[in-house]
Amino acid sequence: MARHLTRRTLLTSSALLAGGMLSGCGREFHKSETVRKILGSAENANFAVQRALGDRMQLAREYDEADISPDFQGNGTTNPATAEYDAMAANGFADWRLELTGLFTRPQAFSMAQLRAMPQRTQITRHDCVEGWSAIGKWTGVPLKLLLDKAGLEKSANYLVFHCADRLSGVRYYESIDLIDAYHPQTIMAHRLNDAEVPVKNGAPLRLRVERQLGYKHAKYVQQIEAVESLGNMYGGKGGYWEDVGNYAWYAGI
Ligand SMILES: Nc1nc2c(c(=O)[nH]1)N[C@H]1C(S)=C(S)[C@@H](COP(=O)(O)O)O[C@H]1N2
Ligand SMILES: [Mo]
Repeated sequence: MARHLTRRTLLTSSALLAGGMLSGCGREFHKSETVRKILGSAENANFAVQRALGDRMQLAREYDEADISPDFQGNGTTNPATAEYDAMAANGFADWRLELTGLFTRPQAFSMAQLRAMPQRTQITRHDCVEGWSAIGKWTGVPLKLLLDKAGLEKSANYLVFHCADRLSGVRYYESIDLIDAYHPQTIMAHRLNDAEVPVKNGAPLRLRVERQLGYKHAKYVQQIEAVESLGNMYGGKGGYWEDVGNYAWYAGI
């Protein structure tokens, strides 16, 4: 319930969070004037929804340097191996562009140099793959929120679709998330793993880290982020490569 939420709910809930919900005290939350103002009347507040939302905003556990896995294995595509990708890799990805398209007021593209020059976040987290393995890695990248702020999401945008450079059996890999995950503080476009550039096997030069979700949501080789109102018309319509072909759940929260 309340697992994927609309922009309207998100805006209301961001204000709620700003109003102190993240301080973790339910009683203060009920009493908050900010909350009353936003909701019009406290009686109408759907507290179950707000509790679910609070849960979605929790941070994933972060680990210590000593916990980092000696080898962060590659899974799925470990090299897109197209002529275009090979050429960009040979050139140190100087020509790689992350395009923000779709429902943005200021659609724009970022080079790797531009992304590296923005404020960064580093986090040591555990990646859990549904195939039954996990690995702890130290990721550095640009908080997705900063990119969304620059490009300006349209009011009608509900989801972000990540288009990747690789194809599996001829089908382009893609993934999507809702705006709760998009604005989550640990959601970053990562270009460094364990203090080095992200290796090709792990998604060079740029991959999504969406730490409250299972491995397949963490799109590698990301070239384009498209803001959309709904997912039904994208690719197979279920919001992700594995959702379309493998019946994996669209919401893979952990
Ligand atoms: N573009 C792309 N992204 C992808 C995949 C893929 O095959 N292609 N595999 C997914 C799966 S199932 C997992 S577990 C992780 C693996 O990330 P890693 O290669 O860094 O271990 O990437 C995810 N993102
Ligand atoms: Mo996976």
